Amino acid sequence: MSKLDKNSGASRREFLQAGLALTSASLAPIAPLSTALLHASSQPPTRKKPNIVFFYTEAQRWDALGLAGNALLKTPHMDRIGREGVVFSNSFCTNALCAPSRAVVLTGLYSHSTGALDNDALEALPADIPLFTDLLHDAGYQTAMCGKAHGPNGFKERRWDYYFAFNAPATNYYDPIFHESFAGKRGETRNYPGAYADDLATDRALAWLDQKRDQPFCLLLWHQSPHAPFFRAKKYLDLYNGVPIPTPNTFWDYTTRFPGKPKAFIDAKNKIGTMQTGDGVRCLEELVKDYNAGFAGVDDNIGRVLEWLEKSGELDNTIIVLTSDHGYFLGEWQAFDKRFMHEPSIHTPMMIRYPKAFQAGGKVEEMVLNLDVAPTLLELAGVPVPAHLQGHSVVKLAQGNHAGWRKDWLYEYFEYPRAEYVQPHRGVRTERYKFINYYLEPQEFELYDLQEDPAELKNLYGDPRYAAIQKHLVQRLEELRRETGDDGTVRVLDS
Ligand SMILES: [Ca+2]
Repeated sequence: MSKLDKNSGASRREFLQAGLALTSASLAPIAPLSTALLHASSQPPTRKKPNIVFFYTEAQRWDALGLAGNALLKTPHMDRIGREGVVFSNSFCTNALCAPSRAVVLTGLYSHSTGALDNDALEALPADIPLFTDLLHDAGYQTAMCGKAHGPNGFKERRWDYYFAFNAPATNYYDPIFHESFAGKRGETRNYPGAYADDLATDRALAWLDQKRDQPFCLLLWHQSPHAPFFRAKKYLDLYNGVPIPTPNTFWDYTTRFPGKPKAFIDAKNKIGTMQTGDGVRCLEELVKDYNAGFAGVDDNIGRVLEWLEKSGELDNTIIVLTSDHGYFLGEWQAFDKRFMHEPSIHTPMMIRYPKAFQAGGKVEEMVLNLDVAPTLLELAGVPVPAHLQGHSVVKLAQGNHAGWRKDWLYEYFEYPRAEYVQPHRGVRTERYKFINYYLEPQEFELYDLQEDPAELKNLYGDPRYAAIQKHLVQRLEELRRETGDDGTVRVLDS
């Protein structure tokens, strides 16, 4: 199996071109930015289209949510989105790492299809790959990115009417540095002493919303908390003081060498209290409390935007989406962070509030992916969905039509070794099973029956009772790779 072959990416281009050819009637080629902006000014007003607000949280696992029954964390504003909208209880990311996941959600394409494989993907995405926000912009939307962009070139070169963001895992929490631009015209890149980064990003988003406009808007408000180094909003500096934090059942598994886990999992340097870098965490209690306190601050800022939507009369004409770039280990197997394909790392919240399409209180149990956000928002906005996208709109699914929905999907992770030595792997998750292949030699495998073992405690790989299932999942992994144009050569950005 090849590892990090830095090939030209010809296969990716051929794959995309095949998809784009199918949609040439509905999707104009992406023009250079300057041309696009000229076109945008001549777009007719499309006032009847819905607005979009996309809250993309940082590392929010599915249960870091009041609505999910979290005993510690209160998230009244996030809960409101779910209560008044549709909640997807099985939402996953296809590559549990910041920059690649952000590229997936914006493009509707797998990491292997864009070249944005890992956090080292700093160059701009190839210009022939549109972001869904580019397509909305071309359809007459005003678009804004506020907060933590963290993707190839911070997506700075794309079609934003307003950009106030930073391209890093986290900016300084209390002396943040933001890059600002207005309709492609560069503004300042500077620090804001004393401002709390997420509050400032929200302030700027609200100021942008306040501007008079005839077009519908699409606001991406992507908060950074609780990314390491976990600085809290000041009002929460003593939140959870004195509250006991339970220890996960697998926390002490290291004393018995993590039964059933492969060497690739055991040797990863993602264990609490052992990594002496800026992203390292020192103890379980501190991690869990800081992680949750971060979302308390994010929830307040989401509440400010919901209040603006309500007061402006735009609430019910706005599609509100909340999901996260990936989940997070909170001490399971003593781990923190993400990257691996285990549930704490890949399972995210997903909810959409848009009463014109979805009844309040909707629940969807089918598996949805970060790949699905782009086609979903395009469909709801009445903008043609390019055929090359690898996700699927969840609109019909959320309206009760489950026919033909995916029963399994491909996971991929590439960044290695970096600080944590999490080996590259791929896998398949079905509604019941999970198969993981660490594909560097010597290869290793994990297989779980999530119905019998939702905590992924018993690795069934090689168990004769599961031979037929194992064979099927190995086959599906190769089929899913073929279907998504993954020819086995890991590519890098070639633009
Ligand atoms: Ca992240």
